[in-house]
Amino acid sequence: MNPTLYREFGLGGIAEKIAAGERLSAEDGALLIATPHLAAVGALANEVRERLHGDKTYFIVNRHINYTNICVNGCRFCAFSRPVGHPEGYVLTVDECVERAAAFRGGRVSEFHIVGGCHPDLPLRYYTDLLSALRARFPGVHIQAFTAVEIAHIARVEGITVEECLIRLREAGLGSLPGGGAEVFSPRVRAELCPLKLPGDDWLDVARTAHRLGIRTNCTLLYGHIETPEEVVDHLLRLRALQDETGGFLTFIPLAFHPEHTSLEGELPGPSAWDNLRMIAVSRLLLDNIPHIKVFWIMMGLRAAEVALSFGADDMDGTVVEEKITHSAGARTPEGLTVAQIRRLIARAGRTPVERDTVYNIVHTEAAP
Ligand code: V47
Ligand code: SF4
Repeated sequence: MNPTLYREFGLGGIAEKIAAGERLSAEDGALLIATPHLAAVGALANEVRERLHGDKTYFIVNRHINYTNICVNGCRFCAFSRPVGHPEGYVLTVDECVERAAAFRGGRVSEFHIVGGCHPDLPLRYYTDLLSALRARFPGVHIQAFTAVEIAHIARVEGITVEECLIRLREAGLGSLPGGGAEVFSPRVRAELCPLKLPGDDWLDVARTAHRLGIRTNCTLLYGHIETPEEVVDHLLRLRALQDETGGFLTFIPLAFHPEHTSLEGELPGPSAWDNLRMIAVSRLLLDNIPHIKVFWIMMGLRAAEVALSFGADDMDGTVVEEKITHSAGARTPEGLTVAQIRRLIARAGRTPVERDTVYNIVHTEAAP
């Protein structure tokens, strides 16, 4: 975009910082959220995205497994969880999880993505048995499992420290942690929407401990509900500060709130297409030290995900196959895509599809249809 246009839009200072590779401030973040010139924000984010990754767009052949929906937290934005004793509550046995893992399409997979509710009394043994069984059956597949919230919960139920818990899980086969449970760190938002959930500071501490042990993690922000622009900027800058300290975050994923079937349905509409693109762009611009911004097409929708690839996102997650959390909350997207579909989608958006593994090594095998 022509530099004079950025100046006319009141974004000249930010554009100069971006061109010089300088860090943006909280005030810059607030301005990027407030400006009506979304195309200019997107163009700036695209500049950074292309500087980092050219026109590559990463994707992974993965499979999501949700081992239980029973959860003691009862977050107001969640349509997936059920309280203890609810007739729709389930816990998959280790064998059932392995069966689901084995049922992937295309004959190969490079990652299992495993998350669930905070079950009140599953022992550490359940989680280590699950990891060991998957590792034994699929030795080459990376296991990305259990959000920081689940890790803190498992440690508490078992009566051990988070560090001990992570070490035991890693010994059993854990590769990395997904980024869920961060929501919005603001205590106001947590008190309103998820008062029983691990506080934001503690979420960051679990990530810090994982990174110290050499376990990489992802990070997220759940947006499109009651959060303010200041709370969004604060959340992103706290992630950026931890990344300065540890370098352990692989990727950031903005998660678009879906209200259907949650206790907020009818009260909150969820984010607009505009909000979705803005969140991708603002996170690319503020998180200058996190290498990848992932668009989770399941939550954002396929059309918006295509556009997001020119608004700062360089990764499109994934084949997924079976997704419960967003689909419980009314998502209209498919539950999974084939490799051929995801490649086509990325190419249609004018980008080059690159199949990766969890830690962004390029997978050199030829794509299966
Ligand atoms: O922590 C719950 C969110 C997260 C809703 O690390 C909802 O690569 C929208 O973290 N509408 C779990 N979001 C999923 C998650 C994730 C997903 C994809 C990739 C990765 C990664 C992580 O889903 C929860 C919560 O923030 N969530 N309910 C809802 N109604
Ligand atoms: Fe439980 Fe996670 Fe749902 Fe919250 S978002 S109720 S912690 S499953």
